[in-house]
Amino acid sequence: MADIKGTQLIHEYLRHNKKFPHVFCAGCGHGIVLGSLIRSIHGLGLSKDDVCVVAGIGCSGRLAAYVDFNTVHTTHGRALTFATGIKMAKPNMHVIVVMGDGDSMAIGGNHLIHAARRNIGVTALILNNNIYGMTGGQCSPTTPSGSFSMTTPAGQMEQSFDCVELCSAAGANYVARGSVFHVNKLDAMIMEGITNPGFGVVEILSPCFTQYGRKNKFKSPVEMYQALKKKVTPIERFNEIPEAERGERVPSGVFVKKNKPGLEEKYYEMAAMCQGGE
Ligand SMILES: Cc1ncc(C[n+]2csc(CCOP(=O)(O)OP(=O)(O)O)c2C)c(N)n1
Ligand code: SF4
Repeated sequence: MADIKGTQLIHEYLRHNKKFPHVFCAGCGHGIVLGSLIRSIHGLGLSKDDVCVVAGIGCSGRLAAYVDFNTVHTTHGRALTFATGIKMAKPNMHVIVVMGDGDSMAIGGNHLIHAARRNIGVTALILNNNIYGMTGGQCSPTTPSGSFSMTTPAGQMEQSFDCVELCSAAGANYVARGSVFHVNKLDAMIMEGITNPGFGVVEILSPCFTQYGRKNKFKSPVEMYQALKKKVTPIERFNEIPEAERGERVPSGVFVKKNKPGLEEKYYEMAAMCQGGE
């Protein structure tokens, strides 16, 4: 498989004749993440058998159904708990968790902060489309203040979570933010998240025109990608812009990169010690 590229490469990793046609709407960013995940795993030269993709419920959660790795399509909000068990039992497995913003930061919010606190060696891809896509466009913890959703028809009154700040504060070893518009950078972040020890989080800004865009100012998915291109700003450049002039810009890049051992590494070290080793 060394020389294959593009669509042909993606096809090598899909479950053919099983789960297609896919469920994603035209213009959905989640399919781009699927491509990025496959390229990253291929780029790292990992064997399919050494990868386990765990997902919750949501449009984002469908990713696990399409890929030919070990996969678990589990309950809404609980993907990180299954992933934690898998990693503790199989510490050499590359465990990658795919979640939406609702899945990871609402119903699964407690699991997210504790996975980060424990620094368990799994990689979480958080597909942030600012909305509950699958269930009809209810607001999520990342729906921006003032924007519209099915459950906030007069505008969201609450402030939203900053996924990067949340996971950084909770203790994750690796925290990055990318977007589906900037795929080369995204591939690099996913690869780094997988290879870095401990808990890795890559927040991925991924447009949902069907449930979010249409209720807000966007006329088409293309407009959402144009807006994404404009607002996603490399962290170094972002920091140079005076706060009052940042507007809707969102910083992207790698925010945290630590080398602490993951929980599973510490656990097996302690187990060996308790069994009489050094
Ligand atoms: C325990 C439980 N509560 C609620 C639901 C209903 N539910 C399914 S998907 C979903 C929202 C998904 O939104 P998000 O996680 O942001 O992913 P997206 O669909 O936007 O990718 C909800 C509330 C469920 N399946 N299980
Ligand atoms: S509803 Fe939104 S998140 Fe779900 S497939 Fe459609 S565009 Fe993607």
